[in-house]
Amino acid sequence: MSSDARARLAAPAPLVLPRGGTLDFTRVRVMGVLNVTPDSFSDGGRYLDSEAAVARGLALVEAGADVLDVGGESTRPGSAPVAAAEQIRRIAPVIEKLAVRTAVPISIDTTSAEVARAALAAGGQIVNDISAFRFDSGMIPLLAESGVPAVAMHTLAPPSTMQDDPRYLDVVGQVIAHLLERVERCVAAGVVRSQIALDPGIGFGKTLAHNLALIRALPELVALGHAVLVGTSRKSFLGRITGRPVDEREMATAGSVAASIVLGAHIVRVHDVAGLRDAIAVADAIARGA
Ligand code: PMM
Repeated sequence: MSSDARARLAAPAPLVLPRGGTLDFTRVRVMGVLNVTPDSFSDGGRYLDSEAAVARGLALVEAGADVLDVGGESTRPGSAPVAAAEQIRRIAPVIEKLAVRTAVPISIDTTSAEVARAALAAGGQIVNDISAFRFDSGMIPLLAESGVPAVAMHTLAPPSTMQDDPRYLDVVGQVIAHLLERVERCVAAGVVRSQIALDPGIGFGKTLAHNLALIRALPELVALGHAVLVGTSRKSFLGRITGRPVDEREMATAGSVAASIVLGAHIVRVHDVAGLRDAIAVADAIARGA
């Protein structure tokens, strides 16, 4: 077996959750997306009302989600930041209600330490930061102090400008170097290394060619030994390939999710957990054994 293949098969350490329990990687884990926003690119406006958002979250759990990723700020290309107070107003009641109705851990999709802190107090257990803890200098201290698992995602720039002509000399090398630099910064501040999951940030300051190169190179990212999360669900690169609008990208999503799992992803972030369940199960059986 090649060393690449071996690295792919050795599961990273489980993420240790603050309310007890762990998220292990004996099989691929499914993160279900719950955007409580008026303007996210694929599901914006659908779950703004907190009861509707809770019902959607419970439906994702029923469908097999292993994590619920709750966000109150759209990160679609060109989107503007949302004030922390408004994000908290959107997500805190949803997390509070979900945390008492399901044991599935809730992650908070934010770059704001204030929002992350409020989400953890409401019952959230994981921080998912698309800036890899760069946009708010309070984020790494919060991770060190709370000990919660966190996702460090690569983005070239804030969403408002990230798709303005993104360029790299070596996209795979630069993304990996950047994520490693963020890990070292976290560890130096007291964050436990194995609590940090890495994400190449598909669609965040990347062209179609960049996205494809990063997915193809997932074994290199996986070889670093961290849990690796990949989010391709409904993204525009799938529309570029297939010509499909955002509401007709489920099969394209299935293709990209299956490829990511076979290439070693440990967590896949998707909107339609029920619809992708079989594709994920088959890809995971091929990658890790039934
Ligand atoms: N993509 C979006 C938002 N948050 N977080 C991580 N870790 N990885 C992603 O790829 C990612 C993310 C944008 O998608 P959405 O608007 O459908 O939530």
